[in-house]
Amino acid sequence: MRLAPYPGVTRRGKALRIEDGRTFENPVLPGFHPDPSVCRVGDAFYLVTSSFEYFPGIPVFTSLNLVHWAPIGHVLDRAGQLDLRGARTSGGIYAPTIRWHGGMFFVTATNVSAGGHFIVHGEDPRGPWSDPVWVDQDGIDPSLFFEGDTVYFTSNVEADVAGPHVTDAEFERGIQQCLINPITGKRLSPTRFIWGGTGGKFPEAPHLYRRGGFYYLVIAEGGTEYGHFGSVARSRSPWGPFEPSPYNPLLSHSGSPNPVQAVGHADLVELDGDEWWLVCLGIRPRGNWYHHNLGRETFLAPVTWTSDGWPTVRHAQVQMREQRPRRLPSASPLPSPATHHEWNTVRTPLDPVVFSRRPNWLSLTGRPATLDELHPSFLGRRQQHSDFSSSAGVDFDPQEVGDEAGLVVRMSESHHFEIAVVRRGNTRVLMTRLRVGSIVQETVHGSIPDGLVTMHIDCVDDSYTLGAATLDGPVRVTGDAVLLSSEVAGGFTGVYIGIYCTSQTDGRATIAYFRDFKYYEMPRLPVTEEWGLDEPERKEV
Ligand code: 6LW
Repeated sequence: MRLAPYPGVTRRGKALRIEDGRTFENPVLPGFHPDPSVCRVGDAFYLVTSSFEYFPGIPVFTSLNLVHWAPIGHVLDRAGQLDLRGARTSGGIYAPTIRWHGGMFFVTATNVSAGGHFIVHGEDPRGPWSDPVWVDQDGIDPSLFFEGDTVYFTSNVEADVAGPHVTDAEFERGIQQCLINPITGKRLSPTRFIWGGTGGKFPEAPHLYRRGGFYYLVIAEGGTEYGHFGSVARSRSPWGPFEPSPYNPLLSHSGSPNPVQAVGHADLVELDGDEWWLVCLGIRPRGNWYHHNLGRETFLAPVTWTSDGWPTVRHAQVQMREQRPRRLPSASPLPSPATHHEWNTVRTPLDPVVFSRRPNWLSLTGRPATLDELHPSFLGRRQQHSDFSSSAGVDFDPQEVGDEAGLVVRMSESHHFEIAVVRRGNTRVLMTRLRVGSIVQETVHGSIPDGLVTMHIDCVDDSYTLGAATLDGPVRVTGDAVLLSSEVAGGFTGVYIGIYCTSQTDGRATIAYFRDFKYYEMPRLPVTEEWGLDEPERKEV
């Protein structure tokens, strides 16, 4: 087989899965996991990503080798920490940073829909995390840098939203900073503008590090789309003046044939022996006219320091296949992933989600809000592979028109495909709906037998198929994957596969029961998510 110029990728763009112990395959967190931030505590690494309007917020992962990441919980898992009521599409939680200092973990992020920047802390990254304290500084993408007892709070700022705290006369779009008490969120100094970047639009995602006698400020520029890139500057003081690296951009795939595009938003981590790595976001576009459905994913790349003290990405670009980190604790066992941490509601749940009134089933109580609205009764997990198969058994007895329950592949309120059990007259029938912006194709198919209905949603070769059996025979409805892609739907998130239940009659408890949910990559590899066979963990949210 002839390989494309990028190791690990065939000409058709499919990854070759080879675990040879010396190399690893990117992305290290496939599917919608943008704006990664990483910290090290002893032998372990911890990583967080943005979660936008999904609940719980800010997933936390751990790893002992930077390559295999196990989900261990969420930073914001209580409604009291995370107000997403009414959060717009791609609103909510932006760009967290995780740091560890003095025996305590700190995460800072922005709720762009309610409250702005906040900081939470906790001794155990699995939780519980504290309630948020709010930080009175404008912009997005906050970061923390600890130096002794001094804590720097760094964020981006846009000129047009610059607030009253900015003291510099020459204030402009770029990176700003203050000193902070990370427990109270109180600013301990005025906010000062520190760097404007190298000229790309939207200087953002600042992270500050110290190496030798320099402070290094790594940022993202160019906007998070195809022009995204990373740059770095350094100074003898955390306040600047910052001198841009002569090797900038730190990271850029713009215009390159690399299958990973739009790289940026990097966070660096130091291993022993001055070995450094970065995590960053990137996308894997498909087709001649680029599109991607998996959102922005998390990639891992080695950092090399030049002899004159600048960080660069070894091989200049993020590779699909890369040598593994060298200076890691010897053969420690990987942490085992916690179960059910993949599951999200969209926005803070207004009703309790129940695992389950019946043993081995999950039940959803129907809400009047449809999938087009902000608060549907929905539970989903990320699409993490371009080709996958998913299925679930649905037990639902719709009472009237407007009651529906089934499977959905969802990018946003305005872009989703679903298959559901509905009622027409005296019979239960199968319905499919493809919603793409203002265009809706709804089809009512044949009657379905009594009892459990097994439904599936698959994606193969950029086409989603919704399917189930009716008394008239099997139904298969296809919709082009491009129609749910970021390029068509817009937004900062990626596609979810989920279950949902709608009931137009408010106040009447219409409950749908689901079981045996399966999701696996195609061609079939080991099942990556499955429940229903054993009693699932009970979860109150
Ligand atoms: C994030 C910004 C960005 O806050 O997109 O990629 C925004 N960069 O840094 C949302 O993820």
